[in-house]
Amino acid sequence: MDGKTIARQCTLCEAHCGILVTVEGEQVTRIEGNPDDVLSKGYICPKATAMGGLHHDPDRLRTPVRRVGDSFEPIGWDEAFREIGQRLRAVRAAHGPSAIGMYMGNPAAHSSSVIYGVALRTALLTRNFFSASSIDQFPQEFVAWRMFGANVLMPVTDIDRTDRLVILGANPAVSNGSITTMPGAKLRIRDVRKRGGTVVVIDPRRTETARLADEHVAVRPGGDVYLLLGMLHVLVTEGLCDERAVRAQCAGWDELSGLVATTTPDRMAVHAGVDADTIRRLARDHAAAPSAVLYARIGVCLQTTGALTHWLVNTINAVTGNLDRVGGQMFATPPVDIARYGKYLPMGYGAWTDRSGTQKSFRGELPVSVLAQDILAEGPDRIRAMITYAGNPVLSTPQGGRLDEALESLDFYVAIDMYVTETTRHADIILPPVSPLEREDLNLVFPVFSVRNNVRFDAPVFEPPADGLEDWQILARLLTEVVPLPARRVTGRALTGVLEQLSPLRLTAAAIATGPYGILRKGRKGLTVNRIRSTAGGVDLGPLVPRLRELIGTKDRKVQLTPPDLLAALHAVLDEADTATSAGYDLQLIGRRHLRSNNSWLHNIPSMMKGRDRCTVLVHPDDAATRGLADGDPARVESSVGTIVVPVEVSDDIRPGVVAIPHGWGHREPGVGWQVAAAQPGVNVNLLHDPTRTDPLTGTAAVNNTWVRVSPVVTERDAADSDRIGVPAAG
Ligand SMILES: Nc1nc2c(c(=O)[nH]1)N[C@H]1C(S)=C(S)[C@@H](COP(=O)(O)OP(=O)(O)OC[C@H]3O[C@@H](n4cnc5c(=O)[nH]c(N)nc54)[C@H](O)[C@@H]3O)O[C@H]1N2
Ligand SMILES: Nc1nc2c(c(=O)[nH]1)N[C@H]1C(S)=C(S)[C@@H](COP(=O)(O)OP(=O)(O)OC[C@H]3O[C@@H](n4cnc5c(=O)[nH]c(N)nc54)[C@H](O)[C@@H]3O)O[C@H]1N2
Ligand code: SF4
Ligand SMILES: [Mo]
Repeated sequence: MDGKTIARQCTLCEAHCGILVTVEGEQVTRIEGNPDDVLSKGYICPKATAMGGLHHDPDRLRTPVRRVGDSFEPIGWDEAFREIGQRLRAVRAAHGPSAIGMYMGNPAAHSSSVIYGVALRTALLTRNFFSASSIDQFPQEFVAWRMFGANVLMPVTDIDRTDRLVILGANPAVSNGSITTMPGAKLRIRDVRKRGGTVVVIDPRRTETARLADEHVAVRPGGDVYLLLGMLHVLVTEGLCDERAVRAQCAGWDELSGLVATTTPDRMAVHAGVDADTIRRLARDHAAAPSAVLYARIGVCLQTTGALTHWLVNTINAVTGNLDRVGGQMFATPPVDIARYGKYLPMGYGAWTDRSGTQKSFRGELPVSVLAQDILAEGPDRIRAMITYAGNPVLSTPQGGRLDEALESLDFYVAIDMYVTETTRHADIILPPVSPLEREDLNLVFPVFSVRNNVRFDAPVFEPPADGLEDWQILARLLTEVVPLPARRVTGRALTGVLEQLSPLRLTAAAIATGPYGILRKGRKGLTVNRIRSTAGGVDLGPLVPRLRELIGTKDRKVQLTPPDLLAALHAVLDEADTATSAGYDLQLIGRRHLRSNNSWLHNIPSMMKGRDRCTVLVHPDDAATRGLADGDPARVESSVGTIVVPVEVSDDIRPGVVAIPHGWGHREPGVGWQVAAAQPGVNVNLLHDPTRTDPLTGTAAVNNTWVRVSPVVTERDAADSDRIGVPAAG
């Protein structure tokens, strides 16, 4: 494949932008945007070049490794699988299937190997399955299930055709959208305004997205639920709802009207941190626009009010007639119509709980906020062995320091990852997949959430090494090792032989053939993997079309405006609504993302680390002045569960009373195999977040709203002591 340019996608984030990768010999020499890509049309962000950086990173593991003392030594694949099989089967024989836990991280969803992640999880028969979903979109899935009857029916924001885009708790100019796949979000937002539409951003920080908008509303962290209730009051009492749409589509209107009768903007304003006139105007403008859409994401998801806020977002879109309508919230028609079958998938909500009995299972998972506890707490049913796949929960989940400790206490731990990270450093064996540029793929997840129907192919840039395995092959081998088999020596080999033939791409081909554009439906003109593979930038399958009536899975086939458990949670919130500070802590800590970071794992790529230190605490000038904090100086940030020291960045972009620190940093632990990252390690903000503060419906941790105090670092001991993993709070 020398001296060639190959079209594929950047698989680092959900946008999956089309890229053109030029290689000379074994070296990637250039990565640029693919103008022929049907979705991204040539757009890429600065992270795209990291696809080359990852491939060439000398720290990337290329063979399986086994822990010997404090370091790792290479071992062969067969030996690794044999040992893993023996150890995991021994744990299960002694303590039962749930003694083996599994965590699946975010990049799993970025390749079709995830099919085998789910297969392995099923074969384990464990109750202790966790994933990044419970520190991400769980509240949105829960609400989709309760309102539309299927968790996958998380609506897509029709950004390219709307007249009014209102963004809450998302920064797509940096993140490029999530659960609404919108590569080049910045350009799409600009286009809304160019065609005469309006963009509003509701966010405690004046973000990169807010700078592109007509208006920025600096809500109080966690205040959105009150803001939206105030808006609903205005919409209902001023007769601004689309009654025809409500009658045709929705159930629960009378109850909803009663509910918001008392949530006046004047009452809600103080809790929202937004004045009543603004709330009234936001409601009236939403109703008056020919089409309008509220789009909400991580900033409101990772909150104790995560599910409530997403419910109100969908509700406002629905009652203003903007659900399942061009320019509002819509549903895609992807080549494998997962959304159509979502209603048949049991959610098993509350089928079991975590060990403390506090958190409920949801679609076969427990929330990751209880993982450390379920490993550490004494008792017969604790987790004794772990499998992690494409995740770094020590940096990505609340009170990561406890998890750091918990992983060290396990009897056995196997990780599937290409790096020795803050998490995988505790593994007994690490199994690395080939680099993303060495695999061919066809992603079926993101077309479900894309702003336009499409399907695209990921061509391999390099041949995989002779002994390299893709994630799915590793997962299939693990599955063979854990699944109960008689006469394992013979049957194990036979099963491996069968699974090797069932590559995700083969399964995908079969699924596409039976899908809405497939040959079974469209005959010879139908979509096939070969046809998709032969295009320069994928196949455009047309604009989104209204189709909720066909997809909806609720009993009465109506959108449920007032699901009982959401109502109960709302009453609890309204009863305790107050804006007082939390015993000695006087600032609200939220998160932020940067264009050159991707969660925890691009800090080892030199081109991603240029520029000033990004792991800082953003503080408003007034808050800095009253606390004696100066720009660039180290500050001590304390919460009820942890303390870190981090440099101050003074900026009036942040709302007074709020501070922001990015997650995914903290690469300073001994044994971590990230040499570049270790030189600029930053600190792990998740040490400050309390795993017991969760969304009551889904257990999703509220890492976007933690009470902290910030003070200047006064002694050297302060600095030396408090920026390590797991240091408890001083007071
Ligand atoms: N405080 C705070 N915490 C947060 C968030 C926040 O906003 N604030 N955001 C949350 C969100 S939205 C998410 S999605 C999570 C992410 O949390 P995680 O999924 O736990 O962590 P990542 O940082 O994405 O780590 C991914 C790991 O997968 C490895 N990896 C990358 N590609 C592959 C691959 O193809 N195969 C395999 N086997 N491994 C691979 C990387 O080396 C890395 O170790 O973090 C969450 N945590
Ligand atoms: N460059 C880059 N891109 C990424 C990622 C990355 O790490 N880096 N991660 C990817 C992943 S896994 C995901 S899930 C997506 C996430 O995509 P986004 O949801 O767009 O991510 P964030 O940038 O965390 O945006 C959250 C916003 O919510 C605001 N916020 C915090 N608290 C509140 C609140 O109470 N109310 C309101 N209204 N706003 C609040 C924050 O200030 C922030 O601007 O991004 C993806 N894309
Ligand atoms: S936005 Fe950036 S990181 Fe995400 S897919 Fe596109 S180029 Fe890759
Ligand atoms: Mo995420």
